[in-house]
Amino acid sequence: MRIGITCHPTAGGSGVLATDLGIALAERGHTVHFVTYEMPFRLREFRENVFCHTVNLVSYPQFRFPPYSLALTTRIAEIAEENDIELWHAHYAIPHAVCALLARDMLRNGKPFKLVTTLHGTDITLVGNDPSFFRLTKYAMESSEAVTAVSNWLNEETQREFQLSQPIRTIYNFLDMDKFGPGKTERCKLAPKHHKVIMHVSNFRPVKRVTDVVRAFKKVSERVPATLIMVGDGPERMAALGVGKQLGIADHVKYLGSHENIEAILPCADLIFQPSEHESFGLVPLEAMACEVPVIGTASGGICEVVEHGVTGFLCEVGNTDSMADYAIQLLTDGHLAKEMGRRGRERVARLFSRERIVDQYEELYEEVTSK
Ligand code: GMT
Repeated sequence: MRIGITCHPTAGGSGVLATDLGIALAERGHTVHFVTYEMPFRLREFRENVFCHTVNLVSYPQFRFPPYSLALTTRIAEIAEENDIELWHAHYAIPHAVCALLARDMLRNGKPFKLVTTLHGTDITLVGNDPSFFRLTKYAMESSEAVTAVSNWLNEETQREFQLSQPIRTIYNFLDMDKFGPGKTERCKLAPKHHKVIMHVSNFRPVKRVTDVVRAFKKVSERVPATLIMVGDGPERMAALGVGKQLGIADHVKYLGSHENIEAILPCADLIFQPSEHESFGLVPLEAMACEVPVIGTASGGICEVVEHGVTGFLCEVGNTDSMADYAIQLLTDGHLAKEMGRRGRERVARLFSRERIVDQYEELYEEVTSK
């Protein structure tokens, strides 16, 4: 099949998922064309039937904000026409599905492509924050031949909010278990040998609650010698640094900045903290579980479908850093429990979130949509 994909190419989970999906589809013999503002980092390696087309963004004094969505629309139309695309997969309704719909309308040669839209969460948050997007988001979803959500939670929230005329299909995110695994890296040189390693990985947006990570770590470090490794960067980094200093634990917290190859860093952890306010899925907890690292997260949104409380980690109320710390101490002082949770985490990933299983589901959906 000839497939087009639009996504946010930067290191967020939706971009990672879209890129990995494109690569997996290409390995299965499909031809995949990405249209984005920058080449997704995982695409830098040459692959025969994967193409990346970037959007040319012109700035013009008249435009206070360069119209990215319009440039993207034009590029989608060009690529679809040149390559006779059969199916377009938009990751996010706004702006990607809207652009694809407009591009489809512009096509003059050949058969128009079918559109599949995957919701990753922010569309809903966007509407929550700015109701003026409601009609456009609903229109984009209802004009797509199929809409998928990355968790049942997001599926239900979207239906509750938009009351769509067609059902949404849940297709979970996935990862490559050959890439994410335990002990793939030398046991952490980032922390003293006798220290346990607690890790947090995110884009440090307010929704990730990074200061909760530092607060919970403070309580843990009073009982267990430990180092906190913070991976990623973003607007809340300074706040996290400030709290660390205030609590007198700054020397035990290391900030690694953003890294592309998380699979080399995660196996160093004894556990990860992901205390998000909400999360429509939670790719980092999934990656940690594949590396046999237990997760301490929040019982919010889709995380509950990824992490099984008491089995592959522990889920706490949002903001309850005492509870996070208590669970962490329990795990760090009980080697058997930690190992068992890690093992069950990887087993859960294999059962529910493997690349094979999820790519099969997308492929079936594409077949269904294009045969209509
Ligand atoms: O969480 C972010 O800040 C990034 C965002 C994205 O666009 O990558 O993540 C969303 O999509 C991911 C992939 O489906 C999910 O794993 C994340 O849970 C979701 N983020 C939120 O819901 C906050």
